[in-house]
Amino acid sequence: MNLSAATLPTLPASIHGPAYDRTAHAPGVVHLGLGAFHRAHQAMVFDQLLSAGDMRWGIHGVGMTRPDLVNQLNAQDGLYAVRVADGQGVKWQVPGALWRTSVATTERDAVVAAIAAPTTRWVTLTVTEKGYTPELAGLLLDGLRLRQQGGLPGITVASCDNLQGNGHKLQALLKAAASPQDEAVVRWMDAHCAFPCSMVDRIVPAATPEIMAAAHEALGVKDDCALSTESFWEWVIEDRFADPADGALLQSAGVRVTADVHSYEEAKLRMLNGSHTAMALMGAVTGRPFIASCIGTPHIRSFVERLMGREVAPHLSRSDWADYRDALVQRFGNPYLKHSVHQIATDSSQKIPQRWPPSVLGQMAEGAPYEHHALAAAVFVRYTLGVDENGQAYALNDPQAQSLTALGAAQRTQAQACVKALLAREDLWGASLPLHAAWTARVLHWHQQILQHGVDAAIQQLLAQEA
Ligand code: CS2
Repeated sequence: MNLSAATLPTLPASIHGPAYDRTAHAPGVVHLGLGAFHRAHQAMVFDQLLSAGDMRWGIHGVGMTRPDLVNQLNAQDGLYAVRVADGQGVKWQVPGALWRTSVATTERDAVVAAIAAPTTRWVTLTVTEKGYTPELAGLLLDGLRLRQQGGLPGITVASCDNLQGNGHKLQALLKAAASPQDEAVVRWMDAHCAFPCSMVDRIVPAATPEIMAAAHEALGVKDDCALSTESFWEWVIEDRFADPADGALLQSAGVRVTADVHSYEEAKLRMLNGSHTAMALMGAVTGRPFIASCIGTPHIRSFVERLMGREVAPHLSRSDWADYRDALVQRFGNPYLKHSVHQIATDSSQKIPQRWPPSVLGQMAEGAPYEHHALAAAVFVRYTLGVDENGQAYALNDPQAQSLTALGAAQRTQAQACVKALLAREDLWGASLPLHAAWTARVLHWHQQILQHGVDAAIQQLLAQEA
């Protein structure tokens, strides 16, 4: 027996499940990108609003790429358990906000119709960095066009991906994809829809067999969609909504609604995600499987603390960065999360641009050192070899995998040429970093140390050098 509407009443009393009617109302939110993150983050915020009696926050969840997951969720009536666990304790919860599902690739018309449904008030997106394609823009435009033609109200379209200025990026993508015939819909969109920027934060690793087994034990029924997360969560969203009353509502559920998302976005992308990418690549190359195994290694922990404190923080507008850094180190060490380094290393080519270059450029502008980022970049170069320091091969899971592997392949014999070729890529490093010979020289230095002595020895050397 699996978790479902029918088995919900059999769950142990200690497990908090939805007490509201999940069948009487149409969803008010269409969510694109039905991965683990959304289900353990926004879906739980909307679950709170539904529990408070506001029935407009049910979700029509759209799987962009994984019909298997959508099928499993359907078989469980959109229900799944979330284990919230860290030093403060372990508890299980079954959020009930996911009411309907579709698969974008095979049910495109249903998705367009959902966006254009009179009851829809929001579209939220977690489609990952590489998901911002003309196809995505076309899908949204088709839905919005129907709304405009039908005389329906505008909606809030909220990008929740780890991109700086994500709302602006999404709106610009739609405009770039619009054809001359779309002039009316674009004018309507500008006047009636809102594209707030937002920063979302909660560590939600991809599900594992281990978490499914733990769910079975805790629930007494099977759950093929169970997830594991931490108690920390943050959602900061720009005060810009199609329905201005939504700001106060979200705030009542613990969301921070502000005019200044930027300072939260940049701190999160460069501190949390920047450290994540550095640790993920170090873990992949040294054979440490999880983020917790990396941060639990004293020299990696010191490296990460110094990366954040010395090279990232000086360029942030968020002033409480020291507390933020300390909280992050704690979160990275959460033993319950088992966050795979290879999961985070996935799509590194799409993640590095937001996470590292702004801090390096900030340091350069002040004549300050950027050794930690240079070492991290050198680990990235080493990572493109596709084999760890114990000789274990791994796959590069990245839209640029082919070109990265080709550029990095000869690095053992032609280090200079390979490092230079990888550092010349503007898609990874931006337009200005590749022009700085001093940056290239420092990456080359650390790359040489890594090839000769290994990643761990290189980190220890850096720590000793800049005590
Ligand atoms: C991670 C993020 O996979 C990754 O790239 O850095 O998913 C990270 O766990 C979240 O942004 C935390 O909020």
